[in-house]
Amino acid sequence: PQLRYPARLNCTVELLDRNLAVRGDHPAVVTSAESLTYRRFAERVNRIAHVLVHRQGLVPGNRVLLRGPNNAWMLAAIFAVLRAGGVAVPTMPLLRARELGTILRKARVSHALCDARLAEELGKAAGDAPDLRHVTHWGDGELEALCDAASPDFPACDTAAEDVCLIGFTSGTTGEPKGTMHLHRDLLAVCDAYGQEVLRPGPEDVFIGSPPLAFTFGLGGLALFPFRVGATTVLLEKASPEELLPAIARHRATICFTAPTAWRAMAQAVSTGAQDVSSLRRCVSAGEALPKPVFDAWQRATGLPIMDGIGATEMLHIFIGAPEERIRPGATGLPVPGYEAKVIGRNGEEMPRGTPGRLAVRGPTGCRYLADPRQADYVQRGWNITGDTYVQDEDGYFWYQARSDDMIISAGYNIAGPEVEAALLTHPAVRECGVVGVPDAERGMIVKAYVVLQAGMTADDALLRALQDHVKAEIAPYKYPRAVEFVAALPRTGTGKLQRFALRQRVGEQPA
Ligand code: 3UK
Repeated sequence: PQLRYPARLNCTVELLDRNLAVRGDHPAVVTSAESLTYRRFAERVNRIAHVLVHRQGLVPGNRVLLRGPNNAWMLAAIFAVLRAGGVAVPTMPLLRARELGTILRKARVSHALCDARLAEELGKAAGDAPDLRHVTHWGDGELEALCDAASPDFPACDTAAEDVCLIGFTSGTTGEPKGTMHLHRDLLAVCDAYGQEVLRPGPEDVFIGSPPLAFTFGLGGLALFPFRVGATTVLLEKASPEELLPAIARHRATICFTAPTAWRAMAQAVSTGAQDVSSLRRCVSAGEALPKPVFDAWQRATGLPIMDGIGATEMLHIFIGAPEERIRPGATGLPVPGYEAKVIGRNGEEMPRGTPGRLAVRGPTGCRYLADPRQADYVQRGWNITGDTYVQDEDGYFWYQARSDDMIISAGYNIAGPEVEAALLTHPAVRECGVVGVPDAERGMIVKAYVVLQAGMTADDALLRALQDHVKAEIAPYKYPRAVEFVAALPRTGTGKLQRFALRQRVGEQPA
């Protein structure tokens, strides 16, 4: 891919102005409340940029916290900050005052733009944020009124390709949240690498999906990729599988981004009900490994493959995946053109094919933590160490095993929880499951499965044993869960990932 950019570069010129010139009347952003052409969307972006710069004194490099559900105001606010030369700091809607306070102080945020419905927690955090000078809300008329009085034209700030424009905070299951810095050129590079080489969208595509814009999976999939080619993005404030499916039909969406659990739920709904997903042509899964049974179920229900891809906030977006014709069900895929990936051992040596090790990757984007000593853990000898254990096969495909910290060592065997989960998911009684290692006097650790049953199933000893036997028949018997607990729901992070550490902590607590 062509990943060279001019030294002076503002990504909003490439993502918005280029489309204005050729397709200003094409829909850019569609929500349940409004539909904005590229021209109207760019005008909103420009008005917000005016407010920030000319009424609120924003200067290039200032950090602006952004907060809202996925809608046209949230996206316009992000783009306004980029256009004005500021640094966008989008935050997940579910964050509380404590977490927001950490982000405000750590990123030295000077301005905040926030959906009025999410004002409360930000208000509580604002008192203890010494650099915060302006907090402006939309949705209650405040930002709208300021925008009405502002010009719809705003020339993009003359930023450098290497200026920081985005700080993405990681969900951070443990420890302080980490801020990952990305440059103007990075936002284009993910479009020109994964977008052009793997996803290959066109201007008539209609993008839709569930990840928040504050999560780089969502920002890429629901804004950068569509805008890079002049396509349309549908933003949903609520995007559970029950809401996403009818929205796909209503908007005739062609490209959908969501997580494996949602693909599984949607496969089930499509196979049992009359859901029209005939408009779809690309289905992207990321955030967690896509179990092969989920791939199979979606393909049975719709005829479409799901494109798995591993990305990380540190890397901005997906760096291993496969274009449709090279998908290998169960594998994550191949390095995205422009990226290199390898599996390494304890001392950085490359592992032989077929042997598990730590994933190392490098390419046009990479980890730059904001003032964080953990930079030295993530980037070693120029390679990004994502914390995932992988196996590379003879053909170069990468097969996910587990987060490196989550590998279960039981009686000397290395067992990957996700493999046991995939085996359990092929049993008709299982809706969702999470597999972790729990301490055991004899074996060091044993495999324990937390299982959410399909509606109408009874949790009893007979079913428990049936699940254990099922796993023994599907994969090497020593991997079967010696402990099984039936639960009503699994703990998940704001980005939809299974919280394995929370499952491990449940041990010893009273079962629900
Ligand atoms: C895990 C996967 C197996 C893996 C993300 C796409 O998930 C994203 O970013 P996060 O910072 O988490 C990164 C970690 O999540 N993971 C993500 N995708 C997969 N594991 N198979 C996958 N397909 O542990 C990785 O290190 O929340 C995903 C695009 C942008 C993103 N930020």
